[in-house]
Amino acid sequence: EGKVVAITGASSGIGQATALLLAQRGAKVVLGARRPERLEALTARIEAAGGEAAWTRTDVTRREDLDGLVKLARERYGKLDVLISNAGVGLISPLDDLRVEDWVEMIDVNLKGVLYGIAAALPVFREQGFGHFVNTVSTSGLRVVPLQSVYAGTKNAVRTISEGLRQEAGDSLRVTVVSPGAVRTDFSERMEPSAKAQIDKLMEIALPPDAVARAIAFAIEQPDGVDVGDIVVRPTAQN
Ligand code: NJP
Repeated sequence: EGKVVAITGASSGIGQATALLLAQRGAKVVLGARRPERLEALTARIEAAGGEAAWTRTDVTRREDLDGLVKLARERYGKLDVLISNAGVGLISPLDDLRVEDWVEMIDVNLKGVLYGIAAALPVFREQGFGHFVNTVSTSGLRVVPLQSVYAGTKNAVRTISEGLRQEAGDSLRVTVVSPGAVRTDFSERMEPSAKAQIDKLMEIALPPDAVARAIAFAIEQPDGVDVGDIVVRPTAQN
């Protein structure tokens, strides 16, 4: 469709699947994450299939990196239509374990990372007179379960901020929150054993990341004036 779409957390899982799908459908994708070798390989893969992509190393805990991602989109392709704030970490654990560093990391990546994205893109969207924020949250935020309270808290904060943004945005901007349920990605790799058991059970029924990518593409491909605000994508077997 010729839209320019920047994606954080594009180096694996849902972000990567979304980049591939959107590029296949004609978007120009601008990829951000911390692992350059993965972004380089993904860019090469997209270009080999006839698509257009650019990448820059982006740590979403650094405000200047989000500014850099948005700048790359404008310098390379002349505009930014969509920012997908998808980077996220799920370091779930019992609160009693006091894994304070993990709590802080989730706040930094899942919450501050989205805010830095808003700070980078909102002035650009205002200047252009159009723009679309897509924020990846979680079904964990919809019904909190044990071990996931801090993770769910960061995701629910993003949900709340996204709704405020939508209301303040006026009719020229779109805001979408996407809540994935269980999706088969690298998401649970860093979890400690007691939490991993909970997630491994969910992974038995998990969806491929492409299922979420299709929902994001649906929101992006709506005609002007249509805002798909809130999407939940989960396995039929997830309760
Ligand atoms: O996980 P994974 P998903 N700066 O681990 C990046 C949500 N979600 O695709 O920096 C920048 O394959 C990391 O890149 P890198 C979840 O909360 C998932 O499942 O190179 N990027 C990688 O590309 C998250 O918001 C499930 O290490 C940073 C990406 O984030 C989104 O879906 C369920 C970063 C993570 O890819 C995508 O996660 C649910 C940083 N500081 C919500 N730190 C699920 N999978 O079941 C990490 O409800 N990244």
